[in-house]
Amino acid sequence: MENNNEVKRKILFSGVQPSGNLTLGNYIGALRNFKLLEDQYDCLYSIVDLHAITVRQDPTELRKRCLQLMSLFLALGLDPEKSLIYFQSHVSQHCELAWILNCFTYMGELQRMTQFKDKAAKHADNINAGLFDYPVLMAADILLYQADMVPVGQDQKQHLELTRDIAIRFNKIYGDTFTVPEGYIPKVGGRVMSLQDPTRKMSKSDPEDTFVAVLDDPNVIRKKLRRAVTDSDNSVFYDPENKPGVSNLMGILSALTGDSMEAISAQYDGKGYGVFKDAVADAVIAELEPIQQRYQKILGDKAYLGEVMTRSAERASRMAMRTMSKVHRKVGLAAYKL
Ligand code: ATP
Ligand code: LTN
Repeated sequence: MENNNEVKRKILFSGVQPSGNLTLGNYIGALRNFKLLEDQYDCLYSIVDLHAITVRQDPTELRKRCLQLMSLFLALGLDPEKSLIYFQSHVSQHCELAWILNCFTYMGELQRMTQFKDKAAKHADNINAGLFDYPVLMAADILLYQADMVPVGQDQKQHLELTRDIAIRFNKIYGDTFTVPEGYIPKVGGRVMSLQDPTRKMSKSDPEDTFVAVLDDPNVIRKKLRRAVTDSDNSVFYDPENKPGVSNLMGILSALTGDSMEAISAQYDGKGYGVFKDAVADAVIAELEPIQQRYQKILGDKAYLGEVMTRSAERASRMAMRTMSKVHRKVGLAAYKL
């Protein structure tokens, strides 16, 4: 990162909320790509704790989960020499830019966001301004670093579109200021569905048996996948509309093994769902077990975690300062020194 002798590489930003146990959906939709893309981009991976408090969190739990998520990022094999791994709240410019971008975002745009509508319905007793403004903070996360690429799951597509609209709008008014980012959304696995209701997205805030957690014990993973809702016709072929349960499991298997839906169908059709589900479990366990082993080691090493988070936040902050001084100048805020 910041190596001036080399050709300037493109920048990648992504964030994950420390709002619960990470699921297989988070992993296949986003986290797995963090590692895959690490060599092609200068990457910033942020634990977006300020986003997480748009929903009420227990402070002790939240603090614990933040460190757990940081350990998990490192357990994925991300290299903190190459990539910055840090807490959003440690780089104050995220909020500063969010405020300015608020003044370039319309109420109507935010009212249309489906995540806001979903979360408002889910937390009807706490529809706070932060929840409404959540997408603007996300836009600030991305635009602050002039990110070119943003790996996310399908559910974040709308937020990413808004980010692009805000950047384009700002650039039109003030001249070229922000890089307009592209999303990296996997074709297979961009939307992993609930194991109990495969018409809904797998979500970490739903009941335990609806998702596989990245840190679930292998026995638990197998049990949950064996109990996944399917249908009764005992045939393995891809048809998300009529066979959402089987198609979801096929998507998981395909994302992890790289096998096409046709190949999976040819291999497992007619063998019974038990055999097929076990094959999915084998692939998931093979993928997650090594991560789980590394995770335990890293979580115990507080000195290492502390060093990575501080150093990354300092470097991120230096990058953020460059964008902020440009933005201040463009908008017409007074210079700090005359
Ligand atoms: P919550 O359920 O608490 O709202 P979340 O899991 O939707 O949280 P994040 O933790 O911020 O939200 O998501 C991290 C990444 O995982 C995002 O890029 C998101 O798009 C992706 N993701 C979340 N759920 C899925 C899913 N079911 N399938 C694929 N990708 C997903
Ligand atoms: N909104 C995302 C998390 C998130 C994010 C970001 C993702 C916050 N800031 C910036 C990519 C880039 C979510 O709910 N999954």
